Amino acid sequence: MHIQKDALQSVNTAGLDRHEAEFAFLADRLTADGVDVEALVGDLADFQVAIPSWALGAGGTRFGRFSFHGEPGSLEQKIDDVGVLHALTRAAGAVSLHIPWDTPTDYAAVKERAAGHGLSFDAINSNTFQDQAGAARSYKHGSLSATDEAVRRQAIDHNLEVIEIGGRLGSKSLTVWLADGTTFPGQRNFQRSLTQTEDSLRQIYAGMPADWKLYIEYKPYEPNFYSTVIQDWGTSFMLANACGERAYTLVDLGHHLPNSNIEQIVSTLMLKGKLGGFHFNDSKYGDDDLTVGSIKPYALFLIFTELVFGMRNNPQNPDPAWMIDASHNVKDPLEDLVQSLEAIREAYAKALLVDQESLAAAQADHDVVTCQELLQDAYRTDVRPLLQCARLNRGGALHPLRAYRQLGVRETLIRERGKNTVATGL
Ligand SMILES: [Mn+2]
Repeated sequence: MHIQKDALQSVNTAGLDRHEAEFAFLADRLTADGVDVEALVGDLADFQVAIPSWALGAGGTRFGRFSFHGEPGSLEQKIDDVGVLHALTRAAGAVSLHIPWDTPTDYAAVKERAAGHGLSFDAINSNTFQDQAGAARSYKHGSLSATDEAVRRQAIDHNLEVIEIGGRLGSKSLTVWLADGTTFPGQRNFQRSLTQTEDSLRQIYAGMPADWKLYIEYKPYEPNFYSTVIQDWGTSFMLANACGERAYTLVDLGHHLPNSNIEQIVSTLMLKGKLGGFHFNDSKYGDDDLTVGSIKPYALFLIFTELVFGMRNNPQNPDPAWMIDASHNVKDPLEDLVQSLEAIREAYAKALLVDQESLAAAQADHDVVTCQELLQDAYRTDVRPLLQCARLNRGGALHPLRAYRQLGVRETLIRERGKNTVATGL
């Protein structure tokens, strides 16, 4: 389905007066504080986040999966869903595919469909954490780190095939996340596993076109519960350095042990020019993949403050590839993604409001109280009128969630696709 412009405009009309009053009030205040409001709104509108194809269906846990009606049953329908999100939010201008779940059959048709929604293809994801039908070897005991050379070969070849598929769609980067690790002490030799992983990644890197980037994701535990081969940012950073200058670390917010200082990790990686990709989600306990900003919005703001500092001060770091990596078992996946997109832009807007000059001065004076006040003043600002303005300027919805419901998007999808469709993926 496509969101019709006229329909969206008529839904927007209802709240327009109130929005304009709220925007004028905030813009006056910010302008008096020396903020260039127009530039700020432009930065917000430009901030685009990729939607992973696997977030469009209801997720599941190891205990069960409860389907959400009208889920996309094909790659084309997944692209349509991201198109709906982008039409409403104007913040989801890219899609991130997963192979083999999303292997296209008709490349030209898939590209045309994405272009029709104004979408590009961002980082493509390989999968060596599941056995695929008909595969000669099993990843039960590892993939890129496997003891058996034939298993490693199969996993490397899969990644090379993913690069080839991504290349045909216009993708320019590969994200590798490994489930490799052990569940019991003594199960494998740490040094051999790491050496073999490095060797495998170097072979994948060597097979990438010259304008591609490799993102190496890390995660401390799960599905293995004693050790993970790429357990933390340091291991990822070391492997990226071993591969070459177009290999980078990818930070996934949920892939840290409780209370990790993620903003400091982000800061260090950007200083070293090695923050390549970023996956948004939120968590209470572990890799919970909850809606962005639903649990720890202040931590998200602090992370964004470091991202903004890095984007302004670290030309050695490329623009990170932004992606939402969340899944939900109880919400409408599209509504969940709208909430995540809103939380991301909200945190970004607040981070842009941090008065960096005054902060540097307060830091130099060891005025700890003022340092905290400067951060919290930005955090406490209700930036929603700015986000609304950024969306309206690009033809999006004033209130994306409200519009989604008023336009009856889910009902239309159910009518078009049927009730009991199940999205491919987890
Ligand atoms: Mn991730």
